Amino acid sequence: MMPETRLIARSTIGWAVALAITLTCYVGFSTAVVLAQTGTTGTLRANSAGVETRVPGRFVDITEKSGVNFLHQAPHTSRKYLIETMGSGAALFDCDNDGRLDLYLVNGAPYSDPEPKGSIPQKTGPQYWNRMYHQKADGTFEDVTEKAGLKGIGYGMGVAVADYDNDGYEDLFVTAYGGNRLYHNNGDCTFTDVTEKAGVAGSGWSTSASWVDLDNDGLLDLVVDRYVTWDWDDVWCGEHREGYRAYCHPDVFPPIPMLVYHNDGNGHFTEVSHKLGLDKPAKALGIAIADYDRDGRIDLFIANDSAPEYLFHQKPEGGFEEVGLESEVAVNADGQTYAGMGVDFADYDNDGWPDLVVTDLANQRYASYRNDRDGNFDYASNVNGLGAATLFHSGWSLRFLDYDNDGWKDLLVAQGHDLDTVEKTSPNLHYREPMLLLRNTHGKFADVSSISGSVFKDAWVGRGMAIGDIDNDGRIDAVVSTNGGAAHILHNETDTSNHWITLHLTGHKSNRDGIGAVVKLTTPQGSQWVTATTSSGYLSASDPRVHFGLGESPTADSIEIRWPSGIVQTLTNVKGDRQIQVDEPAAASGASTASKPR
Ligand SMILES: [Ca+2]
Ligand SMILES: [Ca+2]
Ligand SMILES: [Ca+2]
Ligand SMILES: [Ca+2]
Repeated sequence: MMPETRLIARSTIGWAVALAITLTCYVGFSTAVVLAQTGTTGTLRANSAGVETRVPGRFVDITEKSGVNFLHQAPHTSRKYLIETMGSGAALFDCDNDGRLDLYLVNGAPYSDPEPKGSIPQKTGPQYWNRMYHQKADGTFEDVTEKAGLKGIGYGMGVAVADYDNDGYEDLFVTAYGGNRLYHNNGDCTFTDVTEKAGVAGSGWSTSASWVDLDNDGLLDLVVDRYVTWDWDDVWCGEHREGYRAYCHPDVFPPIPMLVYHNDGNGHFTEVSHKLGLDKPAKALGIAIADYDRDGRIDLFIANDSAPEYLFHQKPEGGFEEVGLESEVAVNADGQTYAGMGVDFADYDNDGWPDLVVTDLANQRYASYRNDRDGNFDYASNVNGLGAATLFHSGWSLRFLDYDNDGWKDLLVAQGHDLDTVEKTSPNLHYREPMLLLRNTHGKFADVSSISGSVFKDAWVGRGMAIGDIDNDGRIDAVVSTNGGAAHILHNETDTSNHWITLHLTGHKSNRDGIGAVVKLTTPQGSQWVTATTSSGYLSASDPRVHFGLGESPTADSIEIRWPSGIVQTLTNVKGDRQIQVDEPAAASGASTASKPR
């Protein structure tokens, strides 16, 4: 505990000095932008530390000029089949190692009204295909779906990305209702369907999935959420009058365990959910990973819909125990469950301990839990600004991202209610909602959506979202999928002189993607921690690279990488405003500058 305590004290002092310097220019700048964009008096809010919290972002919808013309297909039947409102995922990853992120979008499929029990929808035409878009050198995208072999099957849901066989190329796992697919990357952004050999087809209704090395053997395992036990049940929910039939509450359907696959290392996986204690019946929509108690073993958080949330703590002897209730993350501050959908598991207050944020439906504040550093969490939405900002919103995918590179992780959320009838019964709630951008200052969140560009006025049925630096300019961009609508590429054009650094981790003893590595970066303003992962959010997979905002520091004093293997690597005096390649050393290193620009 001692080193952390000293660090916190030092970072606080550092911040006070830094803020004294930056405050004047930020306040002037913010006022001007607020007045220009809203035409109102531009009320500026300060948090308890007296710090300006409404620094605007700027996200621009560049979909039209990007060449991406994806349209998600979701039937809207009179039976109100639940699956047709749950949306689909997006993935940002570099499929051909040319240094530019490529994009995968998952799609639905047609079915009849009514649809017979036991049936699996089929993709009957190109409009139902999942789509692979390759980013060209000029920053636009080309549709390479057919060549890539990634049309997909069934009613698609989520996507998880990682290099599961450590050959240097990112592979793709795609979930669906009625069976999942594993696509092995041939090395050139073409893929081979290896599902049968791998034994990971699964069954039922799979949603989000996560690649994570559960037993630290250097091979990524695969955890697959499943939502509910469901089979085209013709159940009437909502009011019994014309136009008021609604999608059913998940209480109507029984829970179902997750699927957990151990990577055997020979292209085959073994289902181990029972063996590892991960087979507790769930209503799982989201998954995020972090070693929340810093014992060197990765842990899992599962976002359950309208049921207690699950925190699976990994035990010293291997296997997991579900500790959501005793760790105080199962319910909200009033002891109530909520409609957990998306989740991120990251250290938002820069104290070195991973915290949690979970999205849910309107009339339920988004849940956040601050890590108490003793294995427990405190419900934080009532004190960190998140609750007040989200009471009337319905959120799905979300990710922490430092959009203004000031060293504090902000939140971007895809939003929209699950009920397309909600406005008939609750006129203050909306099926279509704009995105939400929350700026973080010292662990307090302020809603800056209204001053961060017109995209935050566009109402969508938001569902999936992946983040990543699409144009490699050091500002994190995003891709959002909508239910039954277009996907949107949001280019981050935030006006900032803050510095940044992006790390491309390559594990050698650890899994090649470095998933699960904990990276601590220190500048004179303090330290920040990031767990390397492609999962979190809802149904989606984000840029595997690790990004930090450096604030006004052009250089990181030190970067410490705690690899899943246990090897700790330290880089010192690392120049920012660039990407660097970091290879896992054969053994723990002393301080070095052995990183090279990419
Ligand atoms: Ca690429
Ligand atoms: Ca742990
Ligand atoms: Ca920030
Ligand atoms: Ca960017």
